[in-house]
Amino acid sequence: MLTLCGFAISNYYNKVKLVLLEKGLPFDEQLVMTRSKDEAVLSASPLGKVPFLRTEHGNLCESQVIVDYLEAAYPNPPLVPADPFAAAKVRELVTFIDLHLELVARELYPLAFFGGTVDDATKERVRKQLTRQIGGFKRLAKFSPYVAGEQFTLADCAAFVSLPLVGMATKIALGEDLLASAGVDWKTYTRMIGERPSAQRVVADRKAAEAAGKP
Ligand SMILES: N[C@@H](CCC(=O)N[C@@H](CS)C(=O)NCC(=O)O)C(=O)O
Repeated sequence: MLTLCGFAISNYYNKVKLVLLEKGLPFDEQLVMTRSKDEAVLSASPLGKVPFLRTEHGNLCESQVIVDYLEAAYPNPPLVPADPFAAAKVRELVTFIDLHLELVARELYPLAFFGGTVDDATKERVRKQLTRQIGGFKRLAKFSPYVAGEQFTLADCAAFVSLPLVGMATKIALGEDLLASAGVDWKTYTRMIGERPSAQRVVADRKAAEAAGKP
């Protein structure tokens, strides 16, 4: 049995959960908080980050490593194209979403979502970096209707959980939704993906966790 460890408001946890659900794989969920000092957690996720996955073979951390493993171990239904180049284009988009957009916008989360502050220099740096990197993302993203083209792929699992965070964080912290300003209509896209049963489950679980005041 596969056990997904982490918590339901984490976007990277939900990226992996979407893949598990889309593939129809049975899995358990285990609530694990970040920055644990517990040896059992650190042996699975050495930096104490979530998500990580327990498998019959051992543990895996890093969401992209996990979803690449799931794709290789459970190829049906496929979430990347069979053609190696097309598959690489899907993973290229995931890299842009995770590293060049979400990881940069993450610096705004203390102010945007957690009642903290972000200094003006950081805001300015993030604005500049994101403006450039959203431009790069736009050159790659298709939204026709899925982010990598006509098929639902791994890139949609990343985009669905992270584009809203980038949009909302920039709107709240910088006063401008930088994705929307650049012409990335993430709200319409997210509504479309949100009709999938997998996405509905992820959103329902996230909202239940938020309502319960749990992570
Ligand atoms: N590159 C990691 C990022 C995971 C990540 O940053 N998770 C957050 C929760 S959404 C976390 O564990 N933060 C705690 C920390 O960075 O120490 C992945 O793709 O799994």
